[in-house]
Amino acid sequence: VVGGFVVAALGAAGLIRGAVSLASDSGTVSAAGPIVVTNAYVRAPVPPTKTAAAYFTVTNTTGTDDRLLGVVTGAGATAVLHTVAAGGSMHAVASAVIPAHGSLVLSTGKGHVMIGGLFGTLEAGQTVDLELDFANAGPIDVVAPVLAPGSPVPSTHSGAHS
Ligand SMILES: [Cu+2]
Repeated sequence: VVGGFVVAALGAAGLIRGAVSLASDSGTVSAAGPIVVTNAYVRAPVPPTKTAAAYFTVTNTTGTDDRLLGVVTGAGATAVLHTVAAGGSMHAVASAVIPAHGSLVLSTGKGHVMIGGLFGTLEAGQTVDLELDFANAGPIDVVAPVLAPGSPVPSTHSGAHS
């Protein structure tokens, strides 16, 4: 049913790690480039659930639309973008547009990247590496902290670009 969205796992190659110990710096990772990613986190699943949802906000600082084409993570076998329609139903989509000078918000009730076939346990205090692939901006690496079920989400303050 879900076609098109890039599904890949690089865990074996060691290029992208899955769940690793939390280092000094975590949370929202953003580059000072044309695409800025903020408020990234992964919600730890409640066992025996084998999927986890990743959330983040993508801000496009350029005057040209960009498109999120896929997500790669070492944390699980699959990563599928889900968006929520106006009526509340969730849909897997092949890609998502980030409008010029606009943003794509994946947050509770708005959508997420569903990581399936988790390779290991995800617990609060770990981080998950995500590679977001954009049509124009190319790949952007994000380090998303794992949050315990039910714990508060990161600040939604988005700085100067919204
Ligand atoms: Cu979903």
